[in-house]
Amino acid sequence: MYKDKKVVFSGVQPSGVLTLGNYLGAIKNFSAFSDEYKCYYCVVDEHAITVRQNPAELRRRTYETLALYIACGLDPEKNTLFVQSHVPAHAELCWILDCYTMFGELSRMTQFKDKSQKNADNVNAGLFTYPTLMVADILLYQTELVPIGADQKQHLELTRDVANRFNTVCGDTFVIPEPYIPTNTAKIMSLAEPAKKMSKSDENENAVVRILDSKDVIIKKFKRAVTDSGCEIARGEGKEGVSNLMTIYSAFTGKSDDEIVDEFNGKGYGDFKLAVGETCADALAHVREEFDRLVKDKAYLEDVMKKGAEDASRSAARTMSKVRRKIGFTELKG
Ligand code: AQP
Repeated sequence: MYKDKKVVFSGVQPSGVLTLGNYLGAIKNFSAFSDEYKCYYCVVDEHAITVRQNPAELRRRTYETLALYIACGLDPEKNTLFVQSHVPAHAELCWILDCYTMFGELSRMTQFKDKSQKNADNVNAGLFTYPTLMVADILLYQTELVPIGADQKQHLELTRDVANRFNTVCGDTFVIPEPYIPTNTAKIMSLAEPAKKMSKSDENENAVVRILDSKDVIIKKFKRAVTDSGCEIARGEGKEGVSNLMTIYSAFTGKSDDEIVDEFNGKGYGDFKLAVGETCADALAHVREEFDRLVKDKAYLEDVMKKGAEDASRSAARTMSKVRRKIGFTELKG
């Protein structure tokens, strides 16, 4: 049925309540591919355990992330929505590709450097080889296009390098994927420290707008957003906070920078922050309502998970069979 369709793959970790960064940088863009591509959207729970997780919370967040995918407009009938650990081929291919990924390559990954600083008491081997698991996630489905935020660009470049290396050593096996990085919302910044990416695991709640925050909380967080000592609504050096707010406002309203500058001409940061907060909260209201309805229906979510895992496993099995043959593994017949 999907034979002629090119493949899109992307994933989100259930490592916390998803943020405006996850939404604008990734999930919001996913549904645009559903008609033209065969889309696999995965809840990457195996990635999440590279940092310590509370098991009950991880389980709950896995359901919640799946519910959020659907609440954000991903129709399970048109997209394969599934949980990474339900398809063991991800871990199996990861091991094989670990043997085609260089220590030096992994050592250069900036996310590893950042996360090992943040989790200094738990710099485990999984944190180090996390990018190879991402390589496996993508290559398993012969993916052409990977919608991601800018922070994942380096991992996508590694994916292409590993795929090319494997294809050169073992013969043509994997499609070489391209990133799809949104032009304006590739990196939504922290509201408290605008030089830093907004991250769901940030301990400072005021830094992060969560997709499921109430309208009041969203407005309060934007009101507290760090700007600068000036009063001009414009982009420029030293104005990272205001620039970030302009990016967010533009993403929800479709307005250009010039239109935003005109709209707030003569007004102060207070008015601007309130407008950004209200616009963002109103735009996410429908997602929150849908989420509240879906998350109560565990049986439905389990059905989506099961069908998604079955569909993903079929496709993964085709790639794995090819990979095993190319490497020289023996296969049991019958
Ligand atoms: N701030 C961001 N701006 C734009 N895109 C972002 N993404 C994440 N943060 C931003 C994109 O969201 C997708 C899912 O991310 P992830 O869950 O796989 O992990 P991450 O990139 O490590 O995201 P977080 O929120 O920073 O998680 P934690 O705190 O657990 O590490 C990806 O496409 C990512 O680019």
